[in-house]
Amino acid sequence: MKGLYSALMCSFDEQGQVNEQGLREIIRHNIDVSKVDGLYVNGSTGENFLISTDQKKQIFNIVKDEAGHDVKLIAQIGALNIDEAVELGQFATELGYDAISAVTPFYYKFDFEEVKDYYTTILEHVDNDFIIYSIPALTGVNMNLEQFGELFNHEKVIGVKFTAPDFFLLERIRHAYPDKLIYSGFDEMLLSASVLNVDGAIGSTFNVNGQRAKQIFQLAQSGQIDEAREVQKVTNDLIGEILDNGLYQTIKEILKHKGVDAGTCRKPMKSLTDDGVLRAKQMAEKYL
Ligand code: MN9
Repeated sequence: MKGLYSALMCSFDEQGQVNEQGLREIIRHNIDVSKVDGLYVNGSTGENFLISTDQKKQIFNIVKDEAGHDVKLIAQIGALNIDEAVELGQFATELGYDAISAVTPFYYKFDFEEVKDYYTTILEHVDNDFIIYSIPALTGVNMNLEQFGELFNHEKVIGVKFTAPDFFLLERIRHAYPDKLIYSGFDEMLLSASVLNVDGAIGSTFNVNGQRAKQIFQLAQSGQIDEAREVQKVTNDLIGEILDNGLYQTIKEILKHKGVDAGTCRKPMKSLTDDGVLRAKQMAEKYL
């Protein structure tokens, strides 16, 4: 399960429905052009928190059908409604997903006991390997080393998607749990995380910039830090422009310039202006 995973984008039409053909094209682009090792399905980048349970299942189905056994598949099933999380976890497991993952419960200020109970419930009802999804900037849930350790105690928990700029905590987790998988979640910090010996990464920008991400990861693993820094520099020039123009909208627009029908984003995410579309085109031409 090590390696680089795209946080898979989903193509939606103007009515907000899943554009199946477009989604299939995004999947193929990730496997054949970005050359990632796996796909992380229905995460933040997949606009998971903006869609219905049926749409989540539809996406799990299409991805499994298109990707088959070409790459590893991780299903993000976390939801505030714990029954939905369990249902989706069982659904993806039956489809043959290699692992499931769930974001920490958000919105309400859950304490750690409640967060642990949420994970325990999912783990009790779903028979699959499990990856914690920690993204404090969006969820407000900050866990410390001991709390990660408590969750890691469960044998089904194989690792964590660590989307935070806290390299002190990342190093402590790496040191304390050498056998758990740590996936770096911020693409602009991939080199720094790789130096700390993470096992892989999961990222939105890999949908278009996967080959550079792989280079950074591999160069760091072989100790070629100067070379890796150069690739991270170009990557961050691109990510800086993407973030400035609108993260998911811009990645979709870049995909369109690559001939992939990436569709639009779900409301209330806004569309790019004409100028934003132009800037995305320029990024595609300059960097990819
Ligand atoms: O899955 C992604 N996180 C979110 C990870 O989209 C919230 C990252 O890949 C970021 O999009 C990326 C840009 O900040 O690093």
